[in-house]
Amino acid sequence: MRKKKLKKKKQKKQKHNSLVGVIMGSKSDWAGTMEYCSSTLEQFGIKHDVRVISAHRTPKRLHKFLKEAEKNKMEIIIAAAGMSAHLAGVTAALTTLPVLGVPTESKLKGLDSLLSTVQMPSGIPVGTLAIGKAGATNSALLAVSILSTRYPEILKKLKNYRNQFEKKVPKRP
Ligand code: RP5
Repeated sequence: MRKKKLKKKKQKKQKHNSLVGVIMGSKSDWAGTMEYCSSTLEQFGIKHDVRVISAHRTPKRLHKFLKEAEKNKMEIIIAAAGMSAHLAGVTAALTTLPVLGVPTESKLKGLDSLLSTVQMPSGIPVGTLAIGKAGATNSALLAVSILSTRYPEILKKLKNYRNQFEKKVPKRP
């Protein structure tokens, strides 16, 4: 009886755990960029955990976060970083969870961030999105799409979202 109760409690707790982890190398990646990732996930009602974690400034934080992410059955990690952007790559090396990378803008207009994130050598993949706001939004939408294969309620919301384009996009310029 007690075992059953504990199992139920555990299942309930898991239901409320974050499905997506959103990490970024600096607080400066939030405004104008990663805030759009978070608001898009919110739009789909997806619980997510947002943190500032840097692969080079706070590596201990990254290890701890990923350990907890796996323990708490997080399903996807979105990692955003700029300049010599190795956060997504290091994250992908430390976990088998799918990692989506968002290159953020920089003095080189994000080209440095894009190449650092996308050019992963064979073996450890990072699903890299576009630079900046578009990539941040699309990282959330791609996470939604991945989750939709397992969660019918998310699939329903994604289909509604896609259908809206037909109505919203003007037929003439
Ligand atoms: C990266 O360096 C961060 O992801 C950020 O995009 C960039 C600059 O960081 P700050 O100097 O603004 O903290 O690690």
